[in-house]
Amino acid sequence: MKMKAEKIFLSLLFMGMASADLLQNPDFESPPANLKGNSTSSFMLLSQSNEVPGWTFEGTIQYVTASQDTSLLENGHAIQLCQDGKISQTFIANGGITDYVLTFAVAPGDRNCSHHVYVVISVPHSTKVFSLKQQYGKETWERYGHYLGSWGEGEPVNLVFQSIRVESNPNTKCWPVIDSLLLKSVGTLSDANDNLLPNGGFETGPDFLSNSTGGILLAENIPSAFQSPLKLWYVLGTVKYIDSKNFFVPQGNAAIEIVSGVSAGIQTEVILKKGSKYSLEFTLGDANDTCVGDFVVGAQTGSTSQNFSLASNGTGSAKKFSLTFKAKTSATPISFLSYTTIQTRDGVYCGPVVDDVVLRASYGMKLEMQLKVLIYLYILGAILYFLWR
Ligand SMILES: [Ca+2]
Repeated sequence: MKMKAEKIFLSLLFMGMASADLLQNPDFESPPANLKGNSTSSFMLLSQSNEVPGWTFEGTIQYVTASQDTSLLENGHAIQLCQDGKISQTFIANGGITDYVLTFAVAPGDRNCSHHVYVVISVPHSTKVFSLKQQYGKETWERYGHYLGSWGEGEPVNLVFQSIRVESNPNTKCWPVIDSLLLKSVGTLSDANDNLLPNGGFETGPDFLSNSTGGILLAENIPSAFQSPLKLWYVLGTVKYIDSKNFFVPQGNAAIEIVSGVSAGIQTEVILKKGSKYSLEFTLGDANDTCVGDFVVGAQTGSTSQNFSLASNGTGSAKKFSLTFKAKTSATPISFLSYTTIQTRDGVYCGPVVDDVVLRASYGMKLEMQLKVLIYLYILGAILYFLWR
C-alpha cells in the first residue's frame, strides 16, 4: 500500500514532459537531399544547396554516416561542426512559462583527439561551452544535459550549436560531432508532501536517451538552482544523472552519481526559519557500475558540514543517513560533496550515489507549531465565550 502511494506520489511529482517534436530532425536521421546511398566516405561536406532538413548552417559542416571503420555509431547519422561551423534551428515554446532542458550526445571527430574539442550551445541570452577535455566514460560519445532557458507560449527560440577553433591545423579531424538531441519542457514542481526539497529525489532532470546506457553528464553550471538541468539543484564539478534502467537507483527512476572527484557535487538553497531545528535524511549508495572504493560524502547544511562514509563493492548498495541542524540564517545552502576520485577498471569515472533527500522541520518545531495552534484556538474560544455571554 505504501509502495503504491509512493508510486502515485512520484508520478505526480514528475511534472516534466518530453517534447521530442519541438525540434525537427533532432537526430539528423533525415539526410540531405542528394546524399549518395553508396557513398564510401563517412563524412560528407554540406553546401548551401544541400542542407539537412530542419537545420540551417554556416561555415564548414559535415554530414556523418556511421560505418564500420568509424567509432561514431551513436545513431546512424550525425553532424560534425568543422571550421567556423554553426548549425541552428528555431523552435517555438509550447507551454505556459516553462523551463527547457536539452540532452545531447557529443564526440570528437576522431577517437584519438578528444582534447581541445569544444561545442558552444547558445540560445537568446545564454551561451555555454562544453569541453571534451576530460573523458568520463569509456565510449567516444559523451551525453550531456543542459538547461537552455525559460520561455512562454509561442515564443520563438533560436538554438545554435557551433565549434571553436583551438588548433593551428584547420584540417584536423578532431572537430566535434553532435547527435541525438532531446528537448524537454519542465513545468513547476508540485509540493512534495512535507519535504522542503521538492526535487529531493532528483526525478526531474534531463531526459534519458533511449539508445544510451551510460547516464547523462551534468557540467558545473552557474550557481543558480533555477538555471540548472537538475531542477532546483546546481552542480559543482561534474555529476552523472543516472536512470534505474541502467544503474542501481535507490529511489524512483533517477539519482545523482558524483563522478568528478574532490569537492564535486550538488547544492541547493532553502528558506528556513532562523533558529529552528530541521532534520535532513538522505540515501547514499553505489550505482552498480563496478565502482569499488571508500566513498566519503560531506553533507553541508548552512555553515556546518558532516562527513559520511560508505564502503562500496560496486554491486549496488544503499544506506540511509540523517542529521539534524539548527538554521542559523533563513537562506540555508544544502549540499552533498564527494571527497574521493574513483575510476572503474574500465577507466570510467564513478563515485557515490545520492538520492531521496528529505528535509523536514524537526519534531521540536512541529511541537512549537502545534502549541501555537493550541494558543490560537484558546484565544478564539475565549473571544467567542465573551461574545456569547
Ligand atoms: Ca530518485
